[in-house]
Amino acid sequence: PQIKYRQDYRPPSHLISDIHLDFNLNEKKTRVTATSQIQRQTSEDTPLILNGENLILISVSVNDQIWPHYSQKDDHLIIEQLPKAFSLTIVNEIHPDKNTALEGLYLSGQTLCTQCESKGFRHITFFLDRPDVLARFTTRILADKKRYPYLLSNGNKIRQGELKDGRHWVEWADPFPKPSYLFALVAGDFDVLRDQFTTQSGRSVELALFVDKGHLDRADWAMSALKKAMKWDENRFGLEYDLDIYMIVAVDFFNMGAMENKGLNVFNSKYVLAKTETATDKDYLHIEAVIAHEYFHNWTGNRVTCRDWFQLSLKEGLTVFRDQEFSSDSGCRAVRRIENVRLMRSAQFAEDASPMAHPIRPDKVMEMNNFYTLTVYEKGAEVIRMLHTLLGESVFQAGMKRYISRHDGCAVTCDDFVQAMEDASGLDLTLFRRWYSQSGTPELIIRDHYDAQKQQYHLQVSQITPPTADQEKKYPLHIPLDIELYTKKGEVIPLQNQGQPIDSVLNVIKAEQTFIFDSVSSEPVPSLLREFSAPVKLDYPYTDQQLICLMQNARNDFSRWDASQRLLNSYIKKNIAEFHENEPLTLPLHLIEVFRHVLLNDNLSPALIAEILTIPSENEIAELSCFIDPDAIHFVRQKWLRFFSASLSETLWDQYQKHQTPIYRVTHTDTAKRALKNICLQYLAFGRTDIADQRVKTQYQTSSNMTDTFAALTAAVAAQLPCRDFLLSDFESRWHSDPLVMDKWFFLQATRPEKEVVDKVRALLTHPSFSLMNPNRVRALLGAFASSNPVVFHAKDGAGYTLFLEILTTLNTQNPQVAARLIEPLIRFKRYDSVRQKWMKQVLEKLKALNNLSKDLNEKILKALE
Ligand code: BAL
Ligand code: ZN
Repeated sequence: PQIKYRQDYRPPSHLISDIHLDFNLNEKKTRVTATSQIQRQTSEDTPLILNGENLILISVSVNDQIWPHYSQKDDHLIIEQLPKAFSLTIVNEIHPDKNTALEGLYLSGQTLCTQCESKGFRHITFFLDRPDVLARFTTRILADKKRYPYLLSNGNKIRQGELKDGRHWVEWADPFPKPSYLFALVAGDFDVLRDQFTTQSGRSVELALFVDKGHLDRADWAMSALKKAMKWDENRFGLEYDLDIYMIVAVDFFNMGAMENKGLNVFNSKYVLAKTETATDKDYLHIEAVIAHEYFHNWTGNRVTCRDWFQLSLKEGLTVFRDQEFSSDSGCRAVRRIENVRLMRSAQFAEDASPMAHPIRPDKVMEMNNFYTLTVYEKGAEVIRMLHTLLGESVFQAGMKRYISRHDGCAVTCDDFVQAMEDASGLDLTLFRRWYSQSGTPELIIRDHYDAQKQQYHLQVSQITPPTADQEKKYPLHIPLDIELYTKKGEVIPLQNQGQPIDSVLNVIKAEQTFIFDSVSSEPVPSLLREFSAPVKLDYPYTDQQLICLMQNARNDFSRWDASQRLLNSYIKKNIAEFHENEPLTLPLHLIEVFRHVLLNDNLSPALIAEILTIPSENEIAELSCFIDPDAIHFVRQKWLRFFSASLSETLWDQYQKHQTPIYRVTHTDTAKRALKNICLQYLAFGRTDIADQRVKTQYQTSSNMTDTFAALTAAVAAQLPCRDFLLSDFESRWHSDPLVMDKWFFLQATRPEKEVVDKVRALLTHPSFSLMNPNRVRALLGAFASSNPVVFHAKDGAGYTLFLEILTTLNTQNPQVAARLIEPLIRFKRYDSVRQKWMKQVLEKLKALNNLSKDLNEKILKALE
């Protein structure tokens, strides 16, 4: 297997200033003619080596003359005896309808569309398919007019015409040089939502959103999200859109969430389409965030791009940080932060502990598609956030300005970004740079000491990053540690030393460090790692009283939530040990009053209350220890649900009734109310069966929106209420012809906490609404089963694993990217008992023996079995 190393980067031997693409489009056979203006960068006669996969080469011409000096080898076209500067014309053919991997040009339903990041362009034509070759693209598309009335590509439409045979053509020109991964083409028939945006400098930008026919009533939210994002980027980052038109196309078959192609975003329809009846509050939120994310890439990714794919976090970490800030500025900051931190703690920490552990800027890669990870994206964003915490908003923005103006139109590295921040701030970021090269989750071990006589408080902080699968040796990092001190009554104690105030963000830079605070008149309660100021695990021996004090008094909402989670987790961990010892579980009644107090606190946002009341998910609990016992985790979590439900039933019911929203509107006030109401319903579902059944059924039957419908259905399934099958089949009959809504149904079927689910999932593979060819369906049914139903997926009889062997064998050839995401839970076998380990290893060995194993699966399996 071929491994690529970051250190082996070499600049390209040739540059391509311009490319004209001509597509004679047909779903069965498309002919591509590419004419590029190429300049050799070396003094000697270096051959031009172009990338190209699954292409049928028709001809090669240089300066309009047929060129015989070429050969094809291992997905490369090698052209020799070339002048220093020349025009190269290549003609080749492709078969979009055979492209089930959804990379390059493919068919999504009736629509022809492209996906080129990271290495899809080489499935379209032969090219220097690497992000540091930036060319100006013009694209002419010729196709049947009836079948493909809309022919779209990057940039501005410059010409169009009709042919006598029923075909037509359109030509597009993108004035901004870009790497091939940002190329896009779409051909199809759509309903179009059109709008307009005036930039801060007064330019008018045409906005167009292309959706499947009949879906116009689901496009408004995405369009308003786009305009909101455009405005926000001007206000907060001073960044303005640069083309005359911005287009978004929603397609049903898409491996990722969306793609930021210059001027022509292609989106998974899941992140565009929403209306009251079909989308939940969470869907609305995700749509807004993804629309914004892709828009923000126009500057962080497109205008300033990556030198090589090892630098992926340069654009992704930064753009995730920007979309997180956008969502926080437009909603409840604390709740957005809580969501991000939950994802880090449950899923990114798990990735660090897996065979796929890697730094946010990986050093070696076999298949790039395997590195679109939570580490590169989410931890990458946390690293940018730490810079923001260390520099503060205005200096960070000064750094951004430097970064953009220095590198506009260039392909650069993560180091270039940090350098701009260092230059703007004057801070020494030498040590901070280690976050880019070191993988794993650091642990901060904090102990304290209070000297009553001297009124001094000492915080002893040590940091350690345990070895990871990819990296044995670890070094100390620069960790911003945001803290506050409180009296036991909950008053803030100012941070000072020898009469001087101390900033709340402590710079932890050594393996061990002590911070001393003076004038501390009583033993303080420390609030540590506020706002999750670094992506680390915190070890501090909190008492229940301290955590309760923080839950009730901490000045920032995030700390209140964090304290509640630590409190719950401490008991959950204890319970898991008790489960293993066959002892009764400790369910502390004194905590109930604390949570009741939260539930009744009118000063807190209902959305925050909902978060505080949410018992950590099974995946979050799994990350509390190295060894994972899915049975114990499930049993304990179920006990807690029933414990909360039984002890708080009246208060839950009161709050449930109090937080109704009779009219459905997607406002922060209303979504917060629904979040609280529906968390109450979730607990109420675990109450007395007859009452619970009635309440859940009533919400389902009277609901006018998908948020409440889905919440009722989820509660029925989670609590295994008698009404669940009736409600599920009602839902199915209502929505069977709406694939995106059916994904919710598949998700619920796959996450039923029942042993028989393996058989159900297997049976659903032949459901008329299911297709293994569609990534959304696969994720909804199979992804959910493996990742969100651990107790059944990891059943000791191996039935879940066996099903996955069959599925992965098919997906391996059909869509390797989707297969490689699905295999994740299996490669993490080392954290399970020997019986499960044996099963999982057996599946991996069988897959490894396939004679056509994809690079995507191969990399993961090799790492797992290493
Ligand atoms: N660049 C791939 C999709 C995204 O992160 O925006
Ligand atoms: Zn992105």
